[in-house]
Amino acid sequence: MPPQPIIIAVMGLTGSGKTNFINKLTGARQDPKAANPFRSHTQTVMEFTVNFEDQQYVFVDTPGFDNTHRSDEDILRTIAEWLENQYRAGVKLSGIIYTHRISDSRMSGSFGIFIGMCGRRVAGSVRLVTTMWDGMHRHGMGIAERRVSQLEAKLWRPLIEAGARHKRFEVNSSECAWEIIKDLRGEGEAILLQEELVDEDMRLYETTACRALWNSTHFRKLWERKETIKQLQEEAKARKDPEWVKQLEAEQQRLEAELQRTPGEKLKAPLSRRIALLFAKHTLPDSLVSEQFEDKSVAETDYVILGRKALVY
Ligand SMILES: Nc1nc2c(ncn2[C@@H]2O[C@H](COP(=O)(O)OP(=O)(O)OP(=O)(O)O)[C@@H](O)[C@H]2O)c(=O)[nH]1
Ligand SMILES: [Mg+2]
Repeated sequence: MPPQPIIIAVMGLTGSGKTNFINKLTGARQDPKAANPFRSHTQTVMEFTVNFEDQQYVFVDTPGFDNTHRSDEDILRTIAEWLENQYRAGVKLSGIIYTHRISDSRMSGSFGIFIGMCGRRVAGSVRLVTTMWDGMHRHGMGIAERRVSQLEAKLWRPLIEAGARHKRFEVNSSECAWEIIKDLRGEGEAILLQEELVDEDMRLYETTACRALWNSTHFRKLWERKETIKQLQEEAKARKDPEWVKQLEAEQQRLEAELQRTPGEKLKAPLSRRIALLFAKHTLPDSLVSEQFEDKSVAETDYVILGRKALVY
């Protein structure tokens, strides 16, 4: 009997290099550069089959989070549907790749969604792949190295401690891509989202990944409202309108309280602990990762845990 195909899914932010990475693995000629570089490209889950050294591989391209055409919720639903169908058909993933552009200082709440999708148990099959190294100028290398250190030491640390590995896609080549995935040869196992949807018969909105997504969205909206109020306050002061200033102050305090309202009051907890909490259990009873949107660099304050109340949003 021929060996089972090895299935590897590639996920990550839009433009982070998922399709390009798969193209290098399959030798496909499709050049994503042909697409508008400022627009999201892949819109559906696509499977690419290739035979290599008597082994069949299926690489699964997914639409990226932070998509220019669709919401993260829509993206999650698309990927979840594919994952659920595969698991029901007895197909399991041998590997999960998460691509991240090293040239990108932007971080996104979508990493929380990714963690929520995978869960702790399959972390050994996760490869955090930094892309675009070949496009870095020499003077940018120092910044890139600092970013890697921060990611490995903070945001990615719990995933790495659970077994995931960071790999650099240093050369935009087929050899480099195969080197990264070469040890992903396990039989495959269900990821958390599949277990939740199929074994635990959850609806998508009840899953860990979806809760991470909603917390992230809720937090972003609160933060945007806070920024708007700040601008209005300046206008109210310039117009010397004390009544308006007072109203805005009250609204600002209300928003501050809502931003801080977390069951465990974990907002100020160190980042590594906050992410580590995600791994405390397979499902997250009342705390999830979200993003603090005022600071786009990888910093100790990037991710915060919001409570279950945020789900009421
Ligand atoms: N030089 C270089 N270019 C890359 C690398 N990774 C991706 N690119 C380019 O970056 C652009 C975006 O890459 P894609 O592979 O389309 O990104 P994606 O993650 O599939 O994006 P979506 O489909 O929108 O989710 C393309 O022009 C790629 O050719 C890399 O490691 N090196
Ligand atoms: Mg793509």
